[in-house]
Amino acid sequence: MLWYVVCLCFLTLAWAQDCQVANIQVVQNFDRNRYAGKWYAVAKKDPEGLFLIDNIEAEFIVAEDGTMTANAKGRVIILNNWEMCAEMLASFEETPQPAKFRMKYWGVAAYLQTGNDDHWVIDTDYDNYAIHYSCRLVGEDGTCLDSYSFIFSRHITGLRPQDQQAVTLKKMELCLLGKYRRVMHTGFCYGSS
Ligand code: DAO
Repeated sequence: MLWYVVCLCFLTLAWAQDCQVANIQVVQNFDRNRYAGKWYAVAKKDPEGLFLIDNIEAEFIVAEDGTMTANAKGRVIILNNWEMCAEMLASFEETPQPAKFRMKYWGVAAYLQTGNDDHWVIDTDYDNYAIHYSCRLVGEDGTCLDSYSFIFSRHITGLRPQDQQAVTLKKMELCLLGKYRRVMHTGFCYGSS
């Protein structure tokens, strides 16, 4: 029995690790109401043309009609050398899969980045950690050529030791193991709304 379970695990991982965007698994039975609230980014895999650097946090809000929006902030450097706390807003469009959204985002100030990206929730226990993923460009071979991903924690201090293993496994499944950097929280954005 144990042998069967181990084989099944390896087969699942091998399949999940073919790095095909179309095969990426997202959280099952996603519950946006439990996902709502404040998350701190504790690690990030950057896309081409990095925007949010550190002190990144996002608050997801679910309205009575079920629509989801977010307020986010983080330290950015714009116009080559201008360091500031970017305040961002996002709205989420549903897709047939509950954990896969299209996210439109824009800055409170007009000179900040705007965009329209996938926002996939790969895994979460809702109370401690969440793994977000977005592929901006899928190559001809079906793998992602430009992605970003946030590891979110409910705790500004980081992930709990007991959540590290689940998160590492998902980083492997995303073919992004070793590509994340730690996101610091130094208080740079304190005081902004
Ligand atoms: O930081 O390099 C980057 C890309 C991220 C752009 C999206 C930021 C705005 C909205 C974040 C909402 C929650 C993930």
